[in-house]
Amino acid sequence: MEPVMTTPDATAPALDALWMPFTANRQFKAAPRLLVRAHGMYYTAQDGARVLDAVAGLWCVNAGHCREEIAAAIARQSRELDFAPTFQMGHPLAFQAAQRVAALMPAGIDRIFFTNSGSESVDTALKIALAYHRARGEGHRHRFIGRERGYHGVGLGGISVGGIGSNRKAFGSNLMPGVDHLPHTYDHAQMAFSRGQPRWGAHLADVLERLLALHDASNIAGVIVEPVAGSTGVLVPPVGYLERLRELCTRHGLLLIFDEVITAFGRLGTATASACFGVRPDLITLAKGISNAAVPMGAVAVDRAIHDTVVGAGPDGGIELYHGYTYSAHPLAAAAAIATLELYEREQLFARAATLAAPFEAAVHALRGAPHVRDIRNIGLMAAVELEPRGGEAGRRGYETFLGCLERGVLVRCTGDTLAFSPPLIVEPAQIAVIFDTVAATLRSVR
Ligand code: PXG
Ligand code: PLP
Repeated sequence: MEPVMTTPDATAPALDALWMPFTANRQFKAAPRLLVRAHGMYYTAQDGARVLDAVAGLWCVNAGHCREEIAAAIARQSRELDFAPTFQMGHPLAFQAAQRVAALMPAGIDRIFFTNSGSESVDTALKIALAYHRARGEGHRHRFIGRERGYHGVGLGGISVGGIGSNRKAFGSNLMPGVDHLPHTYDHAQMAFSRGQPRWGAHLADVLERLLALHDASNIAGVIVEPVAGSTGVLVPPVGYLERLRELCTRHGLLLIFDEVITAFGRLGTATASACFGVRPDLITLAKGISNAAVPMGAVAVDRAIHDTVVGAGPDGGIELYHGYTYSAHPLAAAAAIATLELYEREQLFARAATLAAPFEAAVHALRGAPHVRDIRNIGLMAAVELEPRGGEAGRRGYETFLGCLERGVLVRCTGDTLAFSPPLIVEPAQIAVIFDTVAATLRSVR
């Protein structure tokens, strides 16, 4: 397939200094794809092409791009208070942002620790879990349980509990000790072309009981899972699976951490996946949609009792949790978050996503029977189309489909041979049709 959007012109930047994240650097720099502007549902590429954003950037721009209210709030804040420390000092927007985030979380999960990314949120949540057990005199609870195919960012804690081999293999001997992984919940034979939650698979949570027996529950701090695995191809939890995890964690004193970096802020038609599935974790990691990605921000929402235990155990006048980031609750991020959460509410965007979920599901499942399609999975406004890998060339077909869609003016995400879709919640039904018509046309032309 021909490279797209190459047009190196006088204004094109030199590409060599930037080491790009999660990118095939040599391949990209041989045929770069640059985006220069964005508005609403669209990007503008460097060659002027308009590109419909079917992934909300990287699952993060939930209110659509360059929203005026958010831009204005950031601009105002940058002139009023550019930075203020939040170590032993404070600024009002940090507290306001925390109140707003807390109001969207499940009842009682209303103590908010700010970070700057999902990766930092995950490492923060793991540390809070350890601190909590220690504060209760159960410092022996030090082990964590993640899950195969889990993505929890790229911190050393996050890749340790994460379940993506390629993210771990180069760092193997320095991962966190004391981590086990539950099996992932995907089974093609049992659940191909499921709409929403597959009915098969709740029993996979019972593997946790074997780990409890192996290590003894008294040595395990917590379990971390994405309620819906995003990065590894939209793996929707089987009916009853999250409930079973919750029940086992409660019975054995383990904390349950939901990594909602993708699923929170409307992706499933609700403020959180917890609300969508009716399962309440103890901690929730957040990022992405919290600030509409306009300024980087993440957070951990913590059960009040956990917060109170850690904070209550601190010495008088002493710091209770030795953890924090220079930019925790950065004023520009706090301003962006407040404006973003106001916008979600004013435009009722979570309810909008809930309404669009059915037509979105119908549109993506209409690709069943298109060339190369091996499976289709969806929930809320997230979906994956898994392609049959071309013999001997894993990932090629997915990548060429991604390029083909881009040439036709639609940005999708591909990981390996799986295409992912998570449009901004402002997407119009006609744009949903364009997205999947474009994928269908591209699949007809991809070898
Ligand atoms: N947890 C989850 C569940 C995530 O999806 C992170 C943590 C890490 O967040 P930061 O902000 O540190 O990147 C994520 C991020 C993709 C893709 O296309 C997904 C993510 C990031 C980039 C690409 O699958 N998720
Ligand atoms: N908060 C935000 C940010 C929302 O977007 C919505 C609905 O879209 C709500 C609250 C209200 O949810 P409900 O109408 O279910 O009470």
